[in-house]
Amino acid sequence: NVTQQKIEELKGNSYTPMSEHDYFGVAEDRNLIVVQIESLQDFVIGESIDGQEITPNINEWLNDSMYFTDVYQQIGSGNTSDAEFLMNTSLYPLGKKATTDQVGGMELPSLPRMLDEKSYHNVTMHADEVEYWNRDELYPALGFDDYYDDKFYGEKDTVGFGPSDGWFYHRSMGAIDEIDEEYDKFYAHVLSLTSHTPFEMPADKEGLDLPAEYEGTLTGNYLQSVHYADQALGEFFQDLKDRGLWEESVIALYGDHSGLHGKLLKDEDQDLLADFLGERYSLLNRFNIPFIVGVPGEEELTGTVDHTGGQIDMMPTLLNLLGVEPESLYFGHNLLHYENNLLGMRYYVPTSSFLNNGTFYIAQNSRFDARILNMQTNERIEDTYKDPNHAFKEEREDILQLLQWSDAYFESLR
Ligand code: GP9
Repeated sequence: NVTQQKIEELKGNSYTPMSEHDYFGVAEDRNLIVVQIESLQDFVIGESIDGQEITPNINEWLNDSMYFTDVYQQIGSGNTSDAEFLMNTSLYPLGKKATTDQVGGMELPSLPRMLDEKSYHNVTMHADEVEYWNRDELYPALGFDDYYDDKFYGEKDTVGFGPSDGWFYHRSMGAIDEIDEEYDKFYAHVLSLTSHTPFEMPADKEGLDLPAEYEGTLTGNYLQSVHYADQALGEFFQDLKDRGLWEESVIALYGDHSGLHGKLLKDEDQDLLADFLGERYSLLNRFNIPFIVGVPGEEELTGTVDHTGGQIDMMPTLLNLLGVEPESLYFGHNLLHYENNLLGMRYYVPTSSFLNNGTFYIAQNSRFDARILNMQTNERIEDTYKDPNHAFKEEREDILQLLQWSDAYFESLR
């Protein structure tokens, strides 16, 4: 008996149908190109080191797009593939298991299926083997018409897992060109790969001249690989412009999950990151990913949006712009409309951890102490969180309810 209204009310909003939201359908009938960048975290956006921008192409794009600064990853143990699932369903991933292990034979209500109703051709592109993360089961479950995998991209210019982003975008552009010729409009989910851990790049792809203390560190390698990912993306964007596709499309970008975490992150990295950021590298920095949406020609849709959001909110936000009201349940919401948000987290922090507009509450388990971060200052809030009646009790119960509804809905689709 869950309704969209109940979901929104639990987050503290009074629900209105999407067709009544501002900007509904402003990008109706445009192509949709969504780029998921491997390991891209928000803290590098707009930043420089020794006068060199880490992501100059993304930074330039921010002048003509909406930059959602306060968006967080919500993946479970399915990592990159959970990010794909979140983007295309606006449902919570399962957490302890990769969601893609559970979707075989399912027909999920999804972005490709909703766009199919509007005569879009829906494709997904990634240079790795399609069997990795069971994507050969995920993509039919999501209703994509076609996928492009390692068989299409080959092994040219391999870095780490597969061909470089430069080659990947070049080949993808060729495919997109053909799709554009054949179909009225399309949705392409484009998943980069080069900036994957451990971020070791060949010398010809290390474009930053880093200070000596960064050389050979995880942090230094990360900055180099993200800089390369941005360079390859810039070439892709230029290609889209040269072919006249840019103005006919909505272009979105987000990071799938953090790159700097876990055992590879040494004390020296914490020091370098604190120096780079001017503050302690915290869980907020780790989970904060960029979400950027461009609707070329719509000057009103530019600038910074600081509504708190997550990967679960990306699909509804884009559907609003495209003028598509979902007919099935979704657990995120249109970030341009609602001000309140309550975002569940699982797996990377204990279940029942959550983010809302002011707070990142991390529940306690054997690995984590309970702690609370102030979203504005990135500082820990000293509170009575060990008291069972602490100030965040209600939100924790609400988040467990949302996760339970999402899981039950997912099961009901079998
Ligand atoms: C694998 C690639 C990376 O195909 O998408 O996945 P990850 O290890 O980041 O989950």
